[in-house]
Amino acid sequence: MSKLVENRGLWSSLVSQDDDAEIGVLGVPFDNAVSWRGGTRHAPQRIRSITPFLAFVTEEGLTLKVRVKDYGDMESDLNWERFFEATEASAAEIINGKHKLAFFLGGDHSVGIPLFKAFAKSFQGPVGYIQFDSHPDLADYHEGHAWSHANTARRNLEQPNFSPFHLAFVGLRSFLTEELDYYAAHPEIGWHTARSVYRRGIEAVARDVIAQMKGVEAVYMSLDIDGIDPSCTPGTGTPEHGGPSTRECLEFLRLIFAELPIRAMDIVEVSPPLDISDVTSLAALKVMYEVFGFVQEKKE
Ligand SMILES: [Mn+2]
Repeated sequence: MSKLVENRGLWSSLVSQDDDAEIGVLGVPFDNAVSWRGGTRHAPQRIRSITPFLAFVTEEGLTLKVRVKDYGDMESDLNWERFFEATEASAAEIINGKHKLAFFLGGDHSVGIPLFKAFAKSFQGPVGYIQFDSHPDLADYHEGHAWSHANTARRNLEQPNFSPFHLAFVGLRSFLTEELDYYAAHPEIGWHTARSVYRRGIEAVARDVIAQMKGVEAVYMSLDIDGIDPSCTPGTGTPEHGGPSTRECLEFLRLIFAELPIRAMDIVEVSPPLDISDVTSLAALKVMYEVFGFVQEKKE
């Protein structure tokens, strides 16, 4: 068999059944919680489907050797509460396993609620949470729900070993009044707007986030694809202009993965039906492969 064919499997043939594979992947195809346009339930399968066509070499020329154990997708369930409980249980198994990094693919951002719950419960000490997003998702209730995609960070703060002191946002540029009131009451939150990224540079922002996470046992990194400017990632339900580029997102991730104990990450809000030439799914996959490289470099 030629080498080219060999590399054209799922996850570019990085896929493994080993329980101690460096990366554990779980898809959470759920989009019942969006306020406007959906389609994010198609993202995990769409992203997987293009994995054979992206080189398994990082942008700095590192050939990926990490093993990826793909657990598949959560089964859909029309009972929202039961679906979140099942998602939490599966996520806990992956986080508590032997992987260096648990990688979750949404779904809308509401799936981050059971995922982070599983994460926080997996550690005794304080945990950190970084959200790269145009929105802070700090609403207590949104459109009659406490578990919508606008409530994620607010629900996460209900975990006893997580506080606003270890909560950081990057790329913010769209707010509900209630969210601004919450920030005014909790100025300890790391609140980095898209404009601040533009004016200060992504490295200065990353340094602040790294300093803020000092003392945490583990960090969860959530990437809402609408945190990136829609010129780069148009395939999402609530695009917000004026954001950082995919380039800046990659730089940010490179800096924080080098310094922080990041044990779980998600990419949410990718909507293949709203996408153009798969560029948004490709951005998600690009980010994944670069992150796999950061995990590999840390090990080497
Ligand atoms: Mn968002």
